[in-house]
Amino acid sequence: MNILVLTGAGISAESGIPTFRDANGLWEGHAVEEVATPQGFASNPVLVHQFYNERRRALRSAEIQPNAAHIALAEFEQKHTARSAGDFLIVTQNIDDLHFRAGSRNVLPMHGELFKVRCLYSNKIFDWKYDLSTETLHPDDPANEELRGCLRPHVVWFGEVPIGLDRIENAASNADVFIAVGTSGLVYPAAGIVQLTKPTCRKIEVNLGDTPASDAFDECRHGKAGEILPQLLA
Ligand code: BV8
Repeated sequence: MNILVLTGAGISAESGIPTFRDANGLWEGHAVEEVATPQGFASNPVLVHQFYNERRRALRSAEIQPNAAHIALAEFEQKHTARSAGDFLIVTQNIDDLHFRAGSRNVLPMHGELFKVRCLYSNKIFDWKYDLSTETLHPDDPANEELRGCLRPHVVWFGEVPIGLDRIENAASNADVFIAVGTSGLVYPAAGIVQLTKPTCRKIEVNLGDTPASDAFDECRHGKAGEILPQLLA
């Protein structure tokens, strides 16, 4: 049985990370869409680097840990894979690293990763070895010299093409079960993945309430992901 899971900001909410809609999509008076765009970066790279460093700093604070929803997915993946019961893939819209920290392995971060940066010219990707206390590139970062001033977050901004679309489309067309967890179904092409599944695919939405995408699902489980997923995947 091939399983595809799509996660959004709601799966990290119980870990203490505000969702985009909770934060009203604002950051220091800037609309996320304004800051999280190539245009926003071009016009004010320092502000955009600050926006992402703020989120890195928050994510590295001790109280932010994977929650029961992340852990339930990781444990299910281990069992499913051990039984070689079929494909299992988590496509996440989130740029936090909580799925990886929970132990999930088959994770596709379609909107990039907060702790990776990319050279504007070579497109080479680096782990972010940022000393957040002093906000300087880490001294032993091999990229230190030649990259200073040439880095951007390895994050997919509005207007940019998400990562791994071919793999996502393939997984969706082969999925026997598709579970969307904690996503408002407002951002495309992520919100359109459910439409790529085959008619026989069992489609389940896990959210606090209905979303604009709910009609496309066979089942809508309303409640917190940290409570529903451990039961659903038991
Ligand atoms: C693209 C990285 C072309 C940055 C992000 C008009 C119509 C349709 C589309 C468009 C349009 N105008 C523009 C577009 C395209 C645009 C888009 O969709 N805009 C929207 C706003 C209309 N999309 C793009 O630009 C994408 N690129 O289209 O390129 C293309 C495409 C394909 C092929 C060739 C070319 C790129 C989009 C990626 C943008 N980057 N993130 C960063 O993070 O800083 S998007 C960002 O916002 C997140 O990654 C996430 O995807 C999105 C927020 O969505 P959610 O994750 O769903 O979070 P949200 O807060 O909205 O909802 C949380 C949900 O959780 C809620 O439903 C809540 O009820 C629930 N919840 C809360 N707590 C819990 C819970 N559920 C369960 N348990 C809980 N405890």
